[in-house]
Amino acid sequence: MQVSKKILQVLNGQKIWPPPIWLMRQAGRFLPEFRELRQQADFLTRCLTPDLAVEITLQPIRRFGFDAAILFSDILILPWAMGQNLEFIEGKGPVLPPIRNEEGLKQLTPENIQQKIEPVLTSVRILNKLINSEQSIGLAKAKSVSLIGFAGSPFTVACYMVEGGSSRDFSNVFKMIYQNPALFQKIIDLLVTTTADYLCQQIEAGAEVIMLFDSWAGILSPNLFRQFVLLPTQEIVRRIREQFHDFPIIGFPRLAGTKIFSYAKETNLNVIGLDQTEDISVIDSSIDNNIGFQGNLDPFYLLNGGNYMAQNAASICQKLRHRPHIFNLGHGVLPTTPVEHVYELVEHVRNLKD
Ligand code: 1CP
Repeated sequence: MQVSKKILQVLNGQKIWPPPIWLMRQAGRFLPEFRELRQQADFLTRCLTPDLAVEITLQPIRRFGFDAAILFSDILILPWAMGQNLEFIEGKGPVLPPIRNEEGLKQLTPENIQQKIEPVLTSVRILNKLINSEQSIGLAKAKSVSLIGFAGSPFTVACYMVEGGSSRDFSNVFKMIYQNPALFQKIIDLLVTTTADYLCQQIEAGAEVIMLFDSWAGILSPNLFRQFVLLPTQEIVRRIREQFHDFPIIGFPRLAGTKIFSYAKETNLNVIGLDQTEDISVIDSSIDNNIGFQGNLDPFYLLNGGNYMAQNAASICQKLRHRPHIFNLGHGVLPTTPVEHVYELVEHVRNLKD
């Protein structure tokens, strides 16, 4: 393992000043070169064509020299690989035929996952080779970039599978949880197994870090959070580390609020992602100092740029100096973010003085 990479060092428990940096949705619509490729192929084709996925993954690395490259894919590739049809519709987001009963669940074909995710694994293999070669990638120095593989956490992926897409209130998810809890649990159990397998395959193909995105973790009451977020996350972490001892894993329980305490304590993750609503000053003293933090800068500060962004970024870094820290946003880069602001942010974080 290349312990010279800063992100891997942080995941190993080290404190680095200034902290390494990457951004959620760093490969996305705010980049002109991404928008250009977007004209050529639809979203699924971009995810499933290794040449395109590799190119899109590397675009932000070339420009900004980030410390991590995150595989260009989506959390909904897993349900797609299980046979649930998936479309991304402009202005609407992902659309899937919703699973609302046993029949819907029975139609899934998890036995076909292996074959369907092959192009994604090919992308990971190519990316691992490129980032570990002797050649620099644009602004990034040779062998400085860590490759992040990822999946959605079972609860968040289940939300999309049951709703059939994004939702304002997740009423169908809660209806199933209360009216047919056995069915919802079956979906979660299936996702625990398939997600752990999928992540192990990404690691085998060359992912150096794993991140679990739990974008909707925060909508659950504490008891349901335990059942559908904590226990499944624990189990996925256990399964990964059973095969890959001590493997570095980041978890992102978005909007978890104070439930972040049990998440940090019980999931055995190396680094916890913080959305912008978490108050570092409040949570810092109650979470073990060996656990690293990532994130927290409001994506709207980046959208607006300037002093306000710079001050808030510096304040996060100062508050987290005493623990392992990876600089990031509290959620993804907003599509209308000016590219110049991203340069400013990276420059600012990299030049932080004592
Ligand atoms: O062409 C486009 O504009 C598509 C926009 C887009 C992109 C760039 C989508 C559609 N997915 C992605 C890539 C993506 N998605 C990555 C790749 C790497 C990177 O970060 O640069 C990752 C890690 C994801 C993860 C993802 N997809 C999450 C978890 C993180 C989050 O944003 O909360 C979720 C919830 C999705 C579902 C999804 N994918 C895309 C949309 C529009 C949505 C729905 C979002 C919603 O419900 O609000």
